[in-house]
Amino acid sequence: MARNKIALIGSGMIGGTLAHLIGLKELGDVVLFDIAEGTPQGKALDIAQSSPVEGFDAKLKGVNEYAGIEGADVCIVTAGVPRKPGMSRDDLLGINLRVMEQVGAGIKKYAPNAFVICITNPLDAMVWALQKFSGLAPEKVVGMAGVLDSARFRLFLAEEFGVSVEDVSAMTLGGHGDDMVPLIRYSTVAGIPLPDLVKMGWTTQEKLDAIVERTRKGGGEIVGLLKTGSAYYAPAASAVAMAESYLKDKKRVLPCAAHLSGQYGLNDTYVGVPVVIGAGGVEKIVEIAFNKDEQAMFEKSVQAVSGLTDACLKIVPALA
Ligand code: A3D
Repeated sequence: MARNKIALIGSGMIGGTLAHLIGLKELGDVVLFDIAEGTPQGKALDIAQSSPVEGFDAKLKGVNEYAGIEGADVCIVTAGVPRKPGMSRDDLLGINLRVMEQVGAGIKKYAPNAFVICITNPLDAMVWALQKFSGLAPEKVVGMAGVLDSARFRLFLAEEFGVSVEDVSAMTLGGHGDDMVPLIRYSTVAGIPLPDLVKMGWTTQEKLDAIVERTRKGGGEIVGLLKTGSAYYAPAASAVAMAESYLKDKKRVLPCAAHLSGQYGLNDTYVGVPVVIGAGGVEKIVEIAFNKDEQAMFEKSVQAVSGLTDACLKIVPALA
């Protein structure tokens, strides 16, 4: 059986990290694409040269033409510009929307059967536009944000409780912005919901509130530290988990920006919700029940996403 082909559209910090992780996990052969000449070729060669040392078999290739992604099983999109200090994710909208137009056309022509994972910010609006520009079925185009935001939430909770990250399960839904919705009620340590852990005296509501706030600003914290770009190790690991669930038909339940057509009372909207990812792409959208406060937070977050998609429509009215 031939190896899977994974195309990375954008070979910057996340693209390079994706290629390395995909090699180490032997998920398939990798094509790195970028408009910058030499960057994808250099990264492909460098990572390929690590393969004899690490002991993995994968072909890695760098290209500057979309023809190189032909027949890809998975495309992971990071093309665009990342945030610099002082920039919001939304400041990126105008530039990255035009990039999504090119990427969508490239995928439509050369990889129309791929499962597409978008990482480019502002995430929920960019994945929404990418699905339209590419013309692929909505269940084959998803955005990566919830896995990363939930991983940040899980790490901070594991540190607070002094337990393994493996025993902390957490869910962050909504749009990928400062209004995202880390759900305390649906997050657990070894199956024990966080509100019960407060009752047991293992932590306090104030501490949990501070963790929620840190999670919401998790991306900005890293931008502030790095000063020259945004996070890339954890975003790449998160997208690889999604790609792996698709390629191995694992049917993992992961929070992803998925296309909603009626679910959660929303239509033609991409926003973070729990989904099942298997060989069919997004095979199921899980509709969880919110209490009043959670519903209000989710609605506020959706409003922020709608503002971004409206801004996209002003730039490219044909997206309607
Ligand atoms: P960076 O290292 O700048 O890589 C982006 C790459 O895209 C560069 O190599 C560019 O040359 C390339 N590029 C620019 N325009 C095009 C084009 N038209 N076609 C093809 N390639 C192009 O950024 P990065 O890898 O750090 O981040 C990539 C994106 O991910 C940014 O938009 C970030 O804001 C976003 N990001 C999202 C998350 C989420 O959780 C959703 C987290 C971190 C970063």
